Amino acid sequence: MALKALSSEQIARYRDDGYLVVNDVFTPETIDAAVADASLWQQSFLAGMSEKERAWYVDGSTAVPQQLRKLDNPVAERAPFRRLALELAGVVEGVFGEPGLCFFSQLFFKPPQGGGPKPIHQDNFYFGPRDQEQMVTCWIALDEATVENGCLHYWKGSHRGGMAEHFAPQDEPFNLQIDLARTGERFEKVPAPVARGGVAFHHGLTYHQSANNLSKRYRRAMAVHCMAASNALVNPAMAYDEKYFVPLRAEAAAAV
Ligand SMILES: O=C(O)CCC(=O)C(=O)O
Repeated sequence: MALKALSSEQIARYRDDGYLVVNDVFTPETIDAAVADASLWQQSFLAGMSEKERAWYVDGSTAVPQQLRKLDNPVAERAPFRRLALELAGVVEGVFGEPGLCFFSQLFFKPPQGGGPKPIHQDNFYFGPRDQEQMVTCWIALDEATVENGCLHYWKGSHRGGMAEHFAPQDEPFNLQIDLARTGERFEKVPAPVARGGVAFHHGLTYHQSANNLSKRYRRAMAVHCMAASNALVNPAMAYDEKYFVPLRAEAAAAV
């Protein structure tokens, strides 16, 4: 296992800033296996996609045709991605003080020269947890993520500012976002580049966004959205089906 737990200094930084970047978490071989599986999954999904799925999943902004924006629930659906999440079980437990549960995950493709932006939001607005604190997203870089190819940007300390109002554009009901002109520019915006195989951890209330991919290479990443096992999604903006929930047990990683 690559990373058993965060140090007390790292946890303190995460609690202060609302995010933490840790590089050198996964081996190149583990990431290679996940990337190879992402390509296979993308091809089979594109081949069997309905028109409704096309509107939500295909990235229309990229120069390369037929590129997916994302796929949902890689942790539940695909073994190489489940292994990545399970290898973070000890880290997530260290953040919560109790075992964690992955209730949703997303594989972002962010294709070259276009790969559209994700506007400013707080994850907890989507998830509606009972306990706003016991929520963490582990964002695993499958390619090096830089400012040029659209790494995440965080608003430092924004997790301590409570839940902001979110709105959705007319034809995109699930593209929820914060308007900083309404909430006020209270926090410092910081880019969070991550090396391939590294992880950016963020609190469920931390404001974040990613910009377009302006480079000629992919910026693939998997977001593993976790809550403490005793927490619950009581007011979610979208449906999160329990059949995709994966308890994070470290010993299960070896069995995948
Ligand atoms: O990877 C991205 O561009 C967006 C990720 C995100 O918003 C998240 O993981 O919560």
